[in-house]
Amino acid sequence: MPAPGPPPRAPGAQSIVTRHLDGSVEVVTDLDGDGVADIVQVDLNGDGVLDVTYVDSDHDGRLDTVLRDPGMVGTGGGGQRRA
Ligand SMILES: [Ca+2]
Ligand SMILES: [Ca+2]
Repeated sequence: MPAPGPPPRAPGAQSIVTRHLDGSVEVVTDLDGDGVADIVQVDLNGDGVLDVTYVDSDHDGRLDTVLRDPGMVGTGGGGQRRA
């Protein structure tokens, strides 16, 4: 099952890819296998590039951070660089 921009693989990590009728693709990843999603990535137009990433940064089970730079999660930094 091909997944656009797969998140980093970790022991127990599970990704669920959902393709919606409007062409968008949603990738939900549970990094630690506790059954609660830690990262949700959405490809809004189905072009294979993830457009929005939601992250549960404090692991309270709620997605609290929104990243709109594709590839920031799992690739070590996207387009932003810090001096
Ligand atoms: Ca989890
Ligand atoms: Ca896209």
